[in-house]
This record gives sequence, structure tokens and C-alpha cells, in this order.
Amino acid sequence: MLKKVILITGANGEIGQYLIKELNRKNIENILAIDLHPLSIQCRIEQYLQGSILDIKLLKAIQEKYIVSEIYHLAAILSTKAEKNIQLANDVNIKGTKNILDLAKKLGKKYMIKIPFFFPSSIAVYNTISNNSFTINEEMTEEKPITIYGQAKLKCEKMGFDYMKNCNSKEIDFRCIRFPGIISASTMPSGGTSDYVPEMIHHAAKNLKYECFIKKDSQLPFIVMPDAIQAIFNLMNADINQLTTYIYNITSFNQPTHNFYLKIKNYYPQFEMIYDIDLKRQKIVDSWPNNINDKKAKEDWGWEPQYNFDNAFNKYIFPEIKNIIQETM
Ligand code: AKB
Repeated sequence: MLKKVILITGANGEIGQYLIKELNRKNIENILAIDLHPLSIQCRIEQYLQGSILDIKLLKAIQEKYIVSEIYHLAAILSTKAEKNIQLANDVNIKGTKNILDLAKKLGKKYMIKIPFFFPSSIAVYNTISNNSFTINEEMTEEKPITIYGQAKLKCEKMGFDYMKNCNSKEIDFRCIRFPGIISASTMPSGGTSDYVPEMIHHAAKNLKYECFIKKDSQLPFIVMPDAIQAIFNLMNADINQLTTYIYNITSFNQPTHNFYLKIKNYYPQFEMIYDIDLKRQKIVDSWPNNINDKKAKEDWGWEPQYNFDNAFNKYIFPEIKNIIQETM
């Protein structure tokens, strides 16, 4: 008999690792995980496939061997890396997403099931350069991304919606969150532009000096990883009748870069940071909103971050990093 699994692509990325741990914590182990790189966490899953979402043979093998009951399609090339590798980024971010949507459609049709499909989008779909308030009040406004990554996210959101519409929502139930920067205490991001805040924290914890590539007064919205994962679960478990859209903003706190530095310095007084602005990355941050309105997520599926600027550091980031350092000693 074919096994029923939850498919997670980009499983070894920051969100993927935390998502798998949380599913395991809920005793969910029927997970089929894919990533280009070896899995770097200890976990209980059905199978780990080291490979690419661009490998059609690999996707065909999944189709023949498993019934996929749910998809978390997390594999992506992030914004800074995408600008440097445009072809690769468009292949992974656009073609890769199409491949996974095709897989969902085929499996949905074959087993006559509707497959919930989670897609992580980003504040990178916005461009607030021409907007005086720098705040995004509505999901469907100011969608003129300047980055290859943001353009791909926007395209894939629309593609997901088209797949869902074309099958009258019979095979695919596509839902997506436009994430702000995410801060994880257990992993370091790579290839993103919002990485300056998590990089600052991890450098401080390792007693390393940090060269911040973004200006001291720049401001982006952020959340911490436990809230990001909880949001994914809440959206995916929400009754479809409660949803007024398939795309949702979420956020928690937004502070100028320098306030993050001061907060971290309170905890690690020896921490030193200098500013060495990367103009290309600064331009990306300048085009992203300082803040976003997450009213719809709050109203439709009860989104409420557990962590704000203060308790994110005091209750999650600093204690968790301390535990990790103690465990590795
Ligand atoms: C990036 O910086 O590319 C991502 C994002 C905000 O989508 N973290």
C-alpha cells in the first residue's frame, strides 16, 4: 500500500528545519523531506531525499511511491543570492514552484483529494519607494518588486492561485503568507537581505565583531521563528470558509537597525558593530516596507504573534542561544 506523507521541500532551510521539529513535537513523522543539501538536524521522518525540485525524475518517483496529503513548498533562493544568480534563482523559484504545483495537481487528480499547499511569500513582493508612508496597509497594493526574488514570489503566488482556480479548488488548496524578516535562534540565514539582524545576533553570541551592511536608521518588519511556524499551522488549519483571501501579511516588530544593536549589546556588552553599507542590499531594503498591516490574518485566522521586540529577545532568542551554546560545550 502507498504511504501517505507530508511533503516538505527546502527541508534543510531555516523554516524547514524548525517546521520538521515542530511536526515531530506533535508526533507527526510521516514526512517526506527534500533538499539539495544533507539534513543537518536530528529528527524522525519517513524519508529524506537529497535532490532538486528541478529533477523531474525525482518528482515522478515521489508521485509513484507516495500519496502526498499536504505540501509545504519552502525551497527557494533568497533575495541577495537571487540578484547574483538570476538564472538559478528563476529556475528554482519559478520553475521549481511550477514543478511542485504540477506534482500536487497530478496527485490530487489521481487520488481525488484536495492537497493543502503552503507557499512562503515575502515582503519582497512590495515596493514602497514611491509610497510616502512606507507602510503596506493592504495585501494587494504596491506590488512592483524591484528584485528578481520578489518578482518570482509574486509570479508564484499568482501561479498557485491559477492552479487552484483552474481545478475549481478540487485538487489544490493554495495558501500563502508574505513573511517579513524571520529571526531564528538556532540557525543562521544565508542569501537573504533581512539577514543583517539574525547575523548581528549570532555574531554577538559567538563573541565576533559584526560589519552591518544596512544603515543604522533603516527599518524592516520582523518576526521570530516560533511565531512564523505557528502562523503556518494556523493558516493551514483554518477553515476555508473563514478565509477572505489566499495571501496574508504577518508581522510583529519593526525597529531601526541601531535599536537591534542596542538591544543585543544589553545582553552581550562586549559586542562591537560597525556599519559598512552594501549599496545593492541597502537599495533592496529601501524598496521594502518599514511596516506591514496584518489585520486580515488577525481577523480571518486569529494570527497573533507571541513575541514582541522585548520578549522575543528575553524569552526566546537569548535563552535559546544560551542553551545551544551550553549543549555544544
Ligand atoms: C530575504 O531577505 O530575502 C528574505 C525575505 C524577507 O523574504 N528573508
